[in-house]
Amino acid sequence: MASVSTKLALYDLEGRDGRRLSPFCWRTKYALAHKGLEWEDRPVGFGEIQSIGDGSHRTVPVLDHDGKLIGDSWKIAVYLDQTFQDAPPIFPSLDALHYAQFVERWLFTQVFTAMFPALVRQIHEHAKPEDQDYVRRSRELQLGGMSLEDAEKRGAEGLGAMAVALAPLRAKLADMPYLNGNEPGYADIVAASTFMWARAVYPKKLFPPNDTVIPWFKSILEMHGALGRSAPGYDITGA
Ligand SMILES: N[C@@H](CCC(=O)N[C@@H](CS)C(=O)NCC(=O)O)C(=O)O
Repeated sequence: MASVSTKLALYDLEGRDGRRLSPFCWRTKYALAHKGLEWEDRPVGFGEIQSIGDGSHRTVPVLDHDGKLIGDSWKIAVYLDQTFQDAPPIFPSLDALHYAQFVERWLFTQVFTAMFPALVRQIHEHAKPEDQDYVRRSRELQLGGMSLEDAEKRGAEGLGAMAVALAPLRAKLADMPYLNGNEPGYADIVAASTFMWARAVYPKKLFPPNDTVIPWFKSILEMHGALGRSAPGYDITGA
């Protein structure tokens, strides 16, 4: 079998004080770690994304594999499985890919959107100073023109909706330790990545005490030598 080079580097979104702000980049870091691959960390601020490679990338993660650049966390995960076939699969079946994608759609439409107003001013606060104008402009556009401060004032309402929207996750985790069953799978990583994003910027508790989400999230933070926990962040679990 042809030997596959493992010179990998990951462009990862960085805020101030080394905070890692992107849920999508978190997914890719867990995907690389799951496959037992080592990678060079290339942190970038929002304003540096357009300087990656030929300048065509608008978002991170971007993976550099021997000079070949691959953007988009889903494409990267599939690429890693196709390229490193001897390493443990991220998607052991097509079903696992579709399940993880469903979890993403649910999360984005029900959970992320509900959390966003409460967190968005904190994203600005935790961005690098040189990125703050861009973060304010782009996020206020996303909010339909509302200021970050006004969004934050409505945050409590959104967090209430988030707590309701988490019911399926909570119920599943009451039955099984992970969305994937007894062992975590990419569906778990996709779901947990949203809370890793929150953990990087949100200095308060996000879950009620005894929430089944807490032990699940904490155990994912501990995976792969505490990959998640060792990054700078707040204790959103309160446990
Ligand atoms: N579908 C993409 C989404 C990536 C994405 O939206 N990344 C955000 C960070 S969370 C980004 O780079 N945003 C740049 C910006 O807001 O200018 C993926 O799965 O990788």
